[in-house]
Amino acid sequence: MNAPTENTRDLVIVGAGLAGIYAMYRALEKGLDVVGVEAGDSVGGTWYWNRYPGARCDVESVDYSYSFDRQLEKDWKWTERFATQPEIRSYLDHVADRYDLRRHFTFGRRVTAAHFDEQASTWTVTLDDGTRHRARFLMMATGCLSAPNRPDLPGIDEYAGTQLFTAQWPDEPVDLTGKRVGLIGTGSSGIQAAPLLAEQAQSLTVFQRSANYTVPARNRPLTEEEWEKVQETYPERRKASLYAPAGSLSTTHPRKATEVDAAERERAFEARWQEGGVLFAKTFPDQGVDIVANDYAREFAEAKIREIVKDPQVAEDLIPTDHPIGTKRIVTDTGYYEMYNRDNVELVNLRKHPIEQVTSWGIKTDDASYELDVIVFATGFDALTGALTSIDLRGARGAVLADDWAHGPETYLGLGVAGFPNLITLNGPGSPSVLANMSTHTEQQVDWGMDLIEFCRANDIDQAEPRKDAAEKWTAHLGEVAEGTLFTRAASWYMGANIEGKTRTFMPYIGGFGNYRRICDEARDNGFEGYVLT
Ligand code: N01
Repeated sequence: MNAPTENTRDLVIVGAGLAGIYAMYRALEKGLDVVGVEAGDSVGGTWYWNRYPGARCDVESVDYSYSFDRQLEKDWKWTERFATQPEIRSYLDHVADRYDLRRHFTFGRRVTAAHFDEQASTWTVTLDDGTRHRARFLMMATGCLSAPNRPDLPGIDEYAGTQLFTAQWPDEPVDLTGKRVGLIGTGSSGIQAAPLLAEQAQSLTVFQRSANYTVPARNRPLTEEEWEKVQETYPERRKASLYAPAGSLSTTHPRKATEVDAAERERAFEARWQEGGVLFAKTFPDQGVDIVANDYAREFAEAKIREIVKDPQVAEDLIPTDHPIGTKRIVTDTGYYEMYNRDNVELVNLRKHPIEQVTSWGIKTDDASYELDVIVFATGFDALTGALTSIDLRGARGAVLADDWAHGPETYLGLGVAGFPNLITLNGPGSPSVLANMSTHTEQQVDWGMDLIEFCRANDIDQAEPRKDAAEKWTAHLGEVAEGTLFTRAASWYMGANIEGKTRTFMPYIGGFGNYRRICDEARDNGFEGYVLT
């Protein structure tokens, strides 16, 4: 191994969210010389930035948490079935303090560039204040949904009212009492926020471009008995999650939707609807791959919308027409459809009446004008690639990440990129990431990355770089797996379809977290097969 220069560290970690926090914990445990950089003023990542009213996780709190320390599991008591953003943020604060991780991060600084020096086998990472760090390895824990999408609406700069972004909501309370509020965007963020905005505001106008399917979350406090049961079964629960298809426990009906009769289907869908949460999309095992099975689920959900929403025209406008159910992330809500029965809420269907212009006083569509004191943007993210391609990332032999990914991301296992030695992309495109329980997934990713670093250190390896053919093969494989599902039929952010000009390709690995983990385990156990190690 080339002797690193005196000021060269072992590792730079970018990001102090769920992944960056755990990466820092593991790096320190291994005795690495490590520094972290985080754009926010504190830890938390997604849960630091997305402070909008109603922000809540759609994975059960007892599963959406670290498993690496049994004592942590015992000491942190989750209060609700699905944790709120403030509770998850407090949890991540607690973890950072408990293991004394904060002092290893620089907060309030963005990484603008990272360049690999082939001679020295090191990364030079530049921050927005000009500070530079040199390190042998670079771990990008920059998040999957962390580069907010700000739509370039005509006239937006003329707007004189308040603009709020769900993905960058102010830390101090926002008082909407007596305000006329407009909401643009009806994905998970908009749908979670809307009922709470409607409760507080004088009026809420929802500008919907695409309707989305949403299922009641049926959140509730966790009882003492439930908590005790979780504690008793935690080790087995975690163990079962390690190789579960989505990284936490879930079951489907034992038979396909197309194999049971109508009454049985209705019973199963109703049971899942009453149970609440995203698993409605997995009631039957064939829902994500067979359009006939999917149609049964879709029709059930649509009947629910018509049943809940009193105005038949509003109900029709709320029914998606452009994708099979579950092929865009299914939303979980609290009182979203019911909200449209309130007198102070109006739905504007932008498919019928597009926005023409934002003016100083509000929004003009092609048939009406809406005076607004506040516009809330819940307009999503440049998902999976945006946080990486927005950094000037340059690897070996002149490779520039943003150029290499101009026609879609190409990775090896989502963890490495050909042309970029010693770069580890945590939860990157090409891994299951957004399709799995992110906490289980994160631990797998960090552990694998740390194993790679340890392997290189133990074997005097200066550079570990995925082979181009291995990356091509993996990327082709994940495309083939996606083609076998209904997911490629939706113009979703999984496909990059929400960002103008972005190449459409299915970016996460949809073959299941358990299968993916086995593939990663095997590559590691075979001496990091697929890598050129020099
Ligand atoms: O973003 P989105 P999100 N004019 O991209 C609309 C996770 N998450 O932040 O579909 C008008 O889903 C856009 O319309 P269209 C979860 O994985 C989880 O809500 O492009 N509208 C769409 O309606 C989720 O999937 C939770 O036609 C415009 C909306 O904005 C992911 O994050 C909570 C527009 C964006 O929806 C992203 O969710 C929150 C324009 N110019 C987020 N541009 C949990 O529950 C965009 N839109 C755990």
